[in-house]
Amino acid sequence: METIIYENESAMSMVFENLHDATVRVVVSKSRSGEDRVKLYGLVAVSFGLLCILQVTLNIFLHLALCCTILQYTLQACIYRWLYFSGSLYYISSNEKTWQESRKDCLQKDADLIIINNKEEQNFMREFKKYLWIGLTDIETEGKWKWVDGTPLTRSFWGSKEPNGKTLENCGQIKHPDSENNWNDERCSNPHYWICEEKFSP
Ligand SMILES: [Ca+2]
Ligand SMILES: [Ca+2]
Repeated sequence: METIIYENESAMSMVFENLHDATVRVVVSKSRSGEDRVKLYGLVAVSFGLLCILQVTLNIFLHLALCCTILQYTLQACIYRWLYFSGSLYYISSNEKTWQESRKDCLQKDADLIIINNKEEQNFMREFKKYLWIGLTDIETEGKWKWVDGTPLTRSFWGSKEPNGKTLENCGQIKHPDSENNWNDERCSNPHYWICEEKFSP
């Protein structure tokens, strides 16, 4: 162990003073480090709080947007007699028009003539007990039936011996609602009720 011998009391006093200053610096340094840590925790807490407020605000905004969309569709359904079925809204006309005029009316409603995709939708249409224009036509190429969105006909519900009108009957129609297979090709210029479909996507 190394022993240091001081020549006089003055030298020893200086050593003690230096030791005292160093201790104070360490204490002050530790004190500052503690304050910085408190500030950091405070900053993290404030940031977390702001994030929570932003999240709550965003949730409220999204909820309100969803409610407005549903309200819009509900009002539309109430005012214009739209019916909801399996992801779509349907409008049944109360008067009769040609196929082209019927389609024009649907487009003005941001919809189109109905596209029947499956047996459930076909059976839903039968419940209206009316002859109805549907969104099916072979007006471009005789015998090549297409839906109004351009997709070719795959699943069909033609009535017995239909389609039979060749180039004289180019527009699809629901006829004889008592039968599940009840489609008819009809002269497009004849007036009939029609049904519009709009996909429901809130
Ligand atoms: Ca035809
Ligand atoms: Ca026919």
